[in-house]
Amino acid sequence: MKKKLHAVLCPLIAAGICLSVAACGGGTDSSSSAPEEDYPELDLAHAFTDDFNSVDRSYWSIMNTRWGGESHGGVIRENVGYTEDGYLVLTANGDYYNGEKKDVLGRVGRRTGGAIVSHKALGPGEFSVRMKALPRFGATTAFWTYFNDGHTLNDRGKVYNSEIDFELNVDSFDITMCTNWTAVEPGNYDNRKIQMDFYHNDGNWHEYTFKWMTNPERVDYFVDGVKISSSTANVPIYAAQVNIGVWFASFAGTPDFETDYCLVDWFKYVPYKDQPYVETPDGTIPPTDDGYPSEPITLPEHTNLIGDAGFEYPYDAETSTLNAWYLYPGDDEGKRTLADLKLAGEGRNGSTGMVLRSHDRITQTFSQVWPGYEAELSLYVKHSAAQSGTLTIQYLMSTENVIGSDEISINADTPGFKDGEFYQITKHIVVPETVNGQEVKRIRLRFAADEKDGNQIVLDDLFMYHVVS
Ligand SMILES: [Ca+2]
Ligand SMILES: [Ca+2]
Repeated sequence: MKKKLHAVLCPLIAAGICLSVAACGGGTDSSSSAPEEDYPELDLAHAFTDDFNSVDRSYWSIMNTRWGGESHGGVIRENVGYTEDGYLVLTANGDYYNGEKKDVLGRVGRRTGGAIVSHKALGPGEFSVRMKALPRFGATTAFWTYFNDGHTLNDRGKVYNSEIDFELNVDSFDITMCTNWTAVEPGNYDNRKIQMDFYHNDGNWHEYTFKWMTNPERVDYFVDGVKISSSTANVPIYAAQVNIGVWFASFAGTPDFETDYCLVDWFKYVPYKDQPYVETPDGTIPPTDDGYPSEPITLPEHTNLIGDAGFEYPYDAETSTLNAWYLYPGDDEGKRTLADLKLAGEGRNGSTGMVLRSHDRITQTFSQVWPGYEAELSLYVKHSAAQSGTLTIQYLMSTENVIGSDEISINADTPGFKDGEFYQITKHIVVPETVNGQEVKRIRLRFAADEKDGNQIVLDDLFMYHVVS
């Protein structure tokens, strides 16, 4: 019943989100700010906290569905897990994913996220999560309530949509989108994009809370304990199930990554006393543990930001954006593809390596960065004393315009060089505040083999991770 409900209802939420982006206002509304003592009395006897030492079947359903159009692969059960440390893990697989997981239609599991939803429909109260948003673009990290049965109407005659949203990874990582709704129709929701003074993907924990009141009607939104928005328009009065999820919304940017994670440390709900609301049906607890993770998963110490870092993935000739690397072939411009440069047995330990010959260049671009973003890059390279190339770290605007770069020469003078053997190069990257007065929106790694007869450099096993400060 629960699944059916979602299959029917979820398209509405996405349609609404798209509308809300276009109709967005912005800025905090200080006129309706209220002193702390204005909040209703808490009903502590009915509070619920989940530390996510497991995925609790008695409280949460794991979603396996899709909404919001067909440009993504949905949210799948396999992307929901937990760690031994008690973190809910919502895995997101971007356009460069080439693993075993499948999307909701059984295709390679690109653009698949993960989400959980409470069985219980909850009334007015305080809803909080402590989490690290998915640190990449392409999917939005969201925390929201939702009830929409498709036929109940609000007082303006529109289909009732009881929903309160936090949405991150919207346009930029220093924006928080807050929306409360009574219908998915213009004039029936209050949508705001709030400028933050930090980036949601800074790698640190952040706390997101909304306080939902119905007498008087108001929703206050908090990040790390600071009220960022307050709304008294279109405040829902129908109980709603609460959701935590990562999904590939069309407004969330380009999924230029392979796999990354959203972590949730805890969820907390404390209802208010004496706040009127309309009860709505709960979902049902699944009859079996089927689909629930039974063992904690172990996350890597650092997520590798680089897609196809070992050059082992097949070349996708149909859709160039599904290849993490982009090739500018040298000598015979346009005739060769990545498939011709990824050579079996040429990589480390007999694996596939990337063999760049005279004037070949490959690039990979990363859009989740911001001024001051730091990353540690390492890679293996092999060449003879006579062979050479260049690693360039390019700083880009949101367009293809390169506004600055750092260069590392790859030749016999490179520290660690071993003639004809793989050796490691490392580079600490700090994204500049500005370059020539322009803000850096993306960075690009560019490897080039110098233009000369018999030249070749072989690359393998790149690793780049975000250094959290
Ligand atoms: Ca926890
Ligand atoms: Ca390899």
